[in-house]
Amino acid sequence: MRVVYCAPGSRPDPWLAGLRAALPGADVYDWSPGAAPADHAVVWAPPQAFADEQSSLRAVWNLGAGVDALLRLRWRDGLPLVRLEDAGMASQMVEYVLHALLRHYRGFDAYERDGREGRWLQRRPPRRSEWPVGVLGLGVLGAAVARAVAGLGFPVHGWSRTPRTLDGVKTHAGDAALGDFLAATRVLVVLLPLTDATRNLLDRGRLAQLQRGGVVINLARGALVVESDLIALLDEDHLAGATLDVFRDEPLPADHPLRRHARIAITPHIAAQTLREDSLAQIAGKILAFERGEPVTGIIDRARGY
Ligand code: NDP
Ligand code: OXD
Repeated sequence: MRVVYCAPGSRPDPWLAGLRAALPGADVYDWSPGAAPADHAVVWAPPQAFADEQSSLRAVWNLGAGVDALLRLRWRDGLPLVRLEDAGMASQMVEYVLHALLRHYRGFDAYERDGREGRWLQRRPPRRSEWPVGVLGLGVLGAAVARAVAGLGFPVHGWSRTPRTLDGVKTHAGDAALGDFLAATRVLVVLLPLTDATRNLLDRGRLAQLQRGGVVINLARGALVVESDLIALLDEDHLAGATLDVFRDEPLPADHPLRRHARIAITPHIAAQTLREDSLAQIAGKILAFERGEPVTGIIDRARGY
C-alpha cells in the first residue's frame, strides 16, 4: 500500500515517521510534483496540482476537522474525503471555551485593567442565569463544549441543521429556529463548518439578535462572521466583547483592525490543534478498516459541505 503525505508548510519528517510507525509495511512518502501515484493521501490544504496528479487514490484523509480547504479543490467524483473526528481536539476546544467564557462572565479584563491603572473596584458578582450560552453547531466539538458549559451550571442553547438531543441543553434545529436561538443567547460560541449555507451567517442582522451585552467566541472559521459588522456592534455597545481564534485572512495581518480593538481578544488559530499521535492513530486505524472493506466514519458529504 502506498501512502502519500501532503501538507504544504509543515515539516514532513515527523509525520512521515509517525505514518510509517502506524502503518508498518506501507510505502509512505512526501508529495512533490511527479511523485508516484498512491492509494491513500494524508493531507492538510493540498494544492490543486496534488488532486489532479494523484489519480489512483482510494481515499483522502484530512489532518483536520474542517474540510473547507479540501472542498475548494476539484476531486474525482466518488473519491471518499475523510475528516478527523475529535482526535484530541474536543478537550482542547472545551478548555478554550471555558477560559474565554469565564473571562467575559467574571469581567477579568476589567479587573486586570483596574489593577494596571491603580483602581480597587469590586463589581456586583454576575449570575449564571443572566449569561445564557448558545453553541452554534452541535457536532463532535460543539456537543463537547455544550455539555461542559452546561456542567458548570450555565443555561445552554445549541443549534444544528438536524434535530439533536443533549442532556442539559435546549436544542434548536434549522434556519427557522435560528432567530429564537440567537435571542436566547448572550455568549455565542461558533463551532459550525464553513459551507455555502454558513458563510457570512453572522452578519449585522443576526449578531444584533443576540442579547445586549453579548459576547462572540468564534472558533470555527473567520468567514462565518462579517468582521466589520461585529466591530460596529461592539462600538455601538450592543456587544460587550469577542474572542476570536479564526479569521478570513490567516495569518491575520499585523495592522488588521481586529488586532487593535480594545474589546477583542485574538489567538492564532490554536483553539484545538491537530495532535500528531492522536490523528495518525485515528487515520491509520481507519485506513486499515477501509482496506478490510469495513465502514468508516467521518466521510464528507460533498453536497452538504461538511
Ligand atoms: P461536525 O461536522 O462534527 O459538526 C458540525 C455541526 O454543525 C453539526 O452539528 C451540524 O449539524 C452543524 N451544521 C452544519 N451546517 C449547518 C447549518 N447550515 N445549519 C445549522 N447547523 C449546521 O464538526 P466538528 O464539530 O468536528 O467541527 C466544527 C468546526 O470547527 C470545523 O468545521 C472547523 O471549521 C472548526 N475547527 C476549528 C479548530 C480551531 O482550532 N479553531 C479546530 C478544529 C475544528 P448536524 O448535527 O445537523 O449535522
Ligand atoms: C481544523 C482546524 O479544522 O485546525 O481541524 O481548524
